Amino acid sequence: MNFQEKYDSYLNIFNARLESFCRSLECKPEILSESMKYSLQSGGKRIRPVLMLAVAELLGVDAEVVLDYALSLELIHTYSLIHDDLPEMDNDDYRRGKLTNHKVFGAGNAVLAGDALLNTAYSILFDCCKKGREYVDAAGFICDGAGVNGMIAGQSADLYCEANKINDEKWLQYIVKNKTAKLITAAVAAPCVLKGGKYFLEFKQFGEDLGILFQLVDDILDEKGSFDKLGKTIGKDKEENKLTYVSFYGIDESCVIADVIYDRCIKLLDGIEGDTEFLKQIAAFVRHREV
Ligand code: GRG
Repeated sequence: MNFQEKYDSYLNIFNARLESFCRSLECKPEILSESMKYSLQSGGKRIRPVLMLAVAELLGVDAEVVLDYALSLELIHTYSLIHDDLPEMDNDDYRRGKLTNHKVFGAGNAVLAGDALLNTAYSILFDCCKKGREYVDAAGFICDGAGVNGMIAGQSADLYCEANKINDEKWLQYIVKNKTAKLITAAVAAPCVLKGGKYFLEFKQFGEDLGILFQLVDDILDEKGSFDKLGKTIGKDKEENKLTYVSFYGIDESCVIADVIYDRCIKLLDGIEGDTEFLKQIAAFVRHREV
């Protein structure tokens, strides 16, 4: 199987779970479930669920065991995008080539769609916890990554630096490690927790590096990418004087740093037994992606 076929095979497993979740989702008023499903079903790379399934397979953890964790992670990711796009945050009209949630349903409904996705993710994780100690630990790890010392802290620091015109390397690293890397780390380290901690430290470091690489490339694409491929307005970081890798180091140095971090990802995978080829290909995809 080549990279795309392998990626699609994980994607199909995940999408089947997501579709069954969406079919079972019925809210009153209907606009609540409609707005949740609008963003969940608007495409996206699903890189976090794919990473989780790939690490699970490498560790010999059944896909069925991690699927609900992958679903909860994608729900949390989707809520964060809906809230990030709101006028009071990044104020974006397009996401994945479609109108953003608040443009279709209004800001109030978009806030609630995000809240509902987060709340539902936690309900799914609660159900997973009934299965035993390591399931509780894996759920806790995801919650920590999404929470006040994780993604939300990163987003808060992002707003803080923008409002106070802070241009500082330590803050930049804090933003990226939390806003972007913590959920990606959760995707690759949660299966290790479920496997009793096997390769946990290695995958925690891999997740952090891959997350930083992901954001570095995101920052580069905001300057050099295209709306057609990315499905969102580009050039916004510069327009809003955001603290990003590109604003701090410039494009050329950002590319050099990206190459160094990509090499680090590969070296980390070299230290892990088993077939790490697909994960290496994902790291290459993240480094060279245009979408
Ligand atoms: C609102 C609490 C809160 C957090 C928002 C995720 C986020 C934090 C902001 C979105 C903007 C941004 C640049 C986030 C960094 C992570 C990132 C690049 C998200 C986009 O993820 P992809 O590329 O999206 O995986 P798709 O569309 O493929 O799912």
